[in-house]
Amino acid sequence: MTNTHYRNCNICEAMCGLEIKYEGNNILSIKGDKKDPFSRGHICPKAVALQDFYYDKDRLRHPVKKTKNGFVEISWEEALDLVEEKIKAVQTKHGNNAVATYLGNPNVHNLGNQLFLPNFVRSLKTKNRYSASSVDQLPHHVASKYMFGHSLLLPVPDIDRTDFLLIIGGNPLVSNGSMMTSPDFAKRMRAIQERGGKVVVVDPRRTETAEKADEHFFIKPETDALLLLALINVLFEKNWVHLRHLSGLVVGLEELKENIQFYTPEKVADKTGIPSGKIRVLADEMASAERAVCYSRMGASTQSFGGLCLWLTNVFNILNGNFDRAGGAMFTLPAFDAVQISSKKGKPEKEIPRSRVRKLPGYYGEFPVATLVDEIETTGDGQIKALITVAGNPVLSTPNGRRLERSFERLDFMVSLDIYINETTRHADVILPAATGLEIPQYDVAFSNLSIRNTAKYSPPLFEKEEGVKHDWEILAALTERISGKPHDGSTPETVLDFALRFGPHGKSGFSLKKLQEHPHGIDLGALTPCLAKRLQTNDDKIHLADAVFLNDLQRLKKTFFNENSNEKAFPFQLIGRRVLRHHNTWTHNSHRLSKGRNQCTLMMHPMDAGNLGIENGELVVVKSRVGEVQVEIESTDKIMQGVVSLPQGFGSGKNTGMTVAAAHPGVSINDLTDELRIDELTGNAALNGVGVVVRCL
Ligand SMILES: Nc1nc2c(c(=O)[nH]1)N[C@H]1C(S)=C(S)[C@@H](COP(=O)(O)OP(=O)(O)OC[C@H]3O[C@@H](n4cnc5c(=O)[nH]c(N)nc54)[C@H](O)[C@@H]3O)O[C@H]1N2
Ligand SMILES: Nc1nc2c(c(=O)[nH]1)N[C@H]1C(S)=C(S)[C@@H](COP(=O)(O)OP(=O)(O)OC[C@H]3O[C@@H](n4cnc5c(=O)[nH]c(N)nc54)[C@H](O)[C@@H]3O)O[C@H]1N2
Ligand code: SF4
Ligand SMILES: [Mo]
Repeated sequence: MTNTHYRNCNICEAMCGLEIKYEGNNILSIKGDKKDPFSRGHICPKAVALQDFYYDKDRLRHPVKKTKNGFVEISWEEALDLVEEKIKAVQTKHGNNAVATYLGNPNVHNLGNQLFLPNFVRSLKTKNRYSASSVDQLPHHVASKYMFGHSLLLPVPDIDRTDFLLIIGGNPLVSNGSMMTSPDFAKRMRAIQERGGKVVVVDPRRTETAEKADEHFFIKPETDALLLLALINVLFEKNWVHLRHLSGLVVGLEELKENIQFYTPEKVADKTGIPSGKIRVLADEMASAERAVCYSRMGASTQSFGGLCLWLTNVFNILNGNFDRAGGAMFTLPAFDAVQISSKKGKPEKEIPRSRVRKLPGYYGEFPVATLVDEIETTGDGQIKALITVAGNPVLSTPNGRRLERSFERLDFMVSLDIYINETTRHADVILPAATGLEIPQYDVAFSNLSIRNTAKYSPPLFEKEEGVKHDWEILAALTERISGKPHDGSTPETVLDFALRFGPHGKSGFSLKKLQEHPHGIDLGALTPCLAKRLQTNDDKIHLADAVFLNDLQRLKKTFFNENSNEKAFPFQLIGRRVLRHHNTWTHNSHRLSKGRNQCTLMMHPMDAGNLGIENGELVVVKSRVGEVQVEIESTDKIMQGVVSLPQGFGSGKNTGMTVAAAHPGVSINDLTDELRIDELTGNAALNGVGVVVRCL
């Protein structure tokens, strides 16, 4: 008999609703759920591949232990005993900080992991906590922490009601949106244009999104903070600052004005590559649009001035009168409100901790992953001796991943919770296999907090978990019990979710797990509404426009662009990253459906640059940075600016792993070139874009 199952796709941030037809354990079709009020039937090719991960014969289905003869299957009891024994031995011999954790991206897409990781990490009592956040969106959190008092109080562009969308360093037509959950972005973007609005993209590459936008500005990598400063400057100069309902809430306006007046459009034009007249017109258009919003993403956050970029994006939206207001940048009021649950309002500010070796800042309860390798390699009190990775592949996803990979040899013990043997997990002594995609219960705690509408949806597991695997949360609960010595309290993702929904902001209107179960297509809770005054988490209930951390960092920006002669000639090109539609980061490459077809892992280079170097389209070249080199095929295209080259992220998996399909199309890892020493000094986030490289013929 054919059955129908409804759930959200949990691969990327878009939360698309799926309609899955199946018979027994056989999937017959995976389509967009037209009755999902939020995604309205939209999906991308990755959703269909959920079945490939479920059926994948290369996926781990038993715990494995490393031996001289490779990995061998062991029982869960033996695996958990071994992990407990080894972790405790390291703690006893070297102290709690000798055990480190690295949490990868899929944790944020999995209800059980979201709810059970915090306790597990706490049970380890270690300061050495790392995650993919510091190769991603950490600057967003740092900006929110200083401006609004909570790192999870994150503004989202209200794209369904805006008349002007400025996108800086994001490519939502391919990524399907990030820090902005907006399924079917293409349709929503077209709607802006159809109602007479305008979309402008600022990117060193004419991206898929830029092609469909009304205007595109090429910008030199890492100069976005200068552009934003100039835009804000024009608002002051022309008296276009309108705080509207926030005027009583904002502090630091005068200080801000004083500190940024240096950065006029004329001063930044050469540096950014955008003519001053164009910057002035952009400011004018955004100031005069009825509703306008600036949205900045990966290109703005994973660069040397990520913290400044995200701060200035918020400042621009606030001063332009488009903050906490329809059509501008707004805040969600999710049914499961992580801000409310983790509020520290009224408590004294804690000093920002510094990492042991490089003294990098620790935000958000963790240190930057760019320094994980230093903490493993550098001897002394607090040196990392054991590593626990949960749904992460830092060898391919963090800067100079190969150095990190080599450092694993020095560990006394490594354990990974994962679904594959890959570049990272192949170094683990024990791998604990987790259930995936179609086997898990899902409610998007993180992305319901970043949605362009307030929505709520619960997806039950489609299939019982495969024999031999456990849910991540079950593994985490078992490990927490063993490490802490306290028995598990019997809670499950569902019981915790139900509790949070009942006591959340919509609890009074009868919100509960049961209510969600009665609505398998999800519940639309309406458009975002102004709510910042109520949700602010600063101790003085104000929005801080000019915190000293940002003003101080302006000095670093000025020094970089106006005081020092750059002599970057040793590395004449700036390398940036990109995403491809048919893969998600490093882990979807074992799906034949997603990996087949033309080579997607090419180095884009402007035809003039290629011509000057005597390189032909399709030729194999060597790309070399301070830390490493790769060989890759050239894609000669005028979609990239001169002096800049682009390589996709996420490739390079396959060889010497359990991923046999991926091994047939490995590509190269961009993080064999990115540099762990290049960071945004303010936030500690990795500067993955703008890496200096040389390109030469083979
Ligand atoms: N140069 C460069 N580097 C980048 C980026 C870039 O743009 N450029 N992007 C960065 C960004 S935004 C991110 S988010 C990071 C991602 O960095 P990571 O999170 O480290 O990498 P992923 O590829 O997401 O790895 C996910 C891992 O989880 C496993 N996995 C998948 N599903 C499950 C599950 O349900 N349970 C468990 N236990 N394991 C699972 C996979 O097998 C894989 O090992 O990469 C970053 N790195
Ligand atoms: N298909 C697909 N979708 C995904 C993912 C995936 O791997 N594949 N990953 C998911 C994840 S984990 C994330 S975090 C999101 C990311 O979502 P996005 O941020 O939308 O995705 P990216 O493609 O990384 O976009 C970064 C853009 O910044 C540009 N850029 C690089 N350097 C600079 C710079 O200095 N200034 C400016 N202005 N632009 C610059 C790049 O050319 C690129 O177009 O995507 C998510 N969705
Ligand atoms: S856009 Fe993202 S959430 Fe939607 S189907 Fe594709 S991978 Fe899944
Ligand atoms: Mo990400």
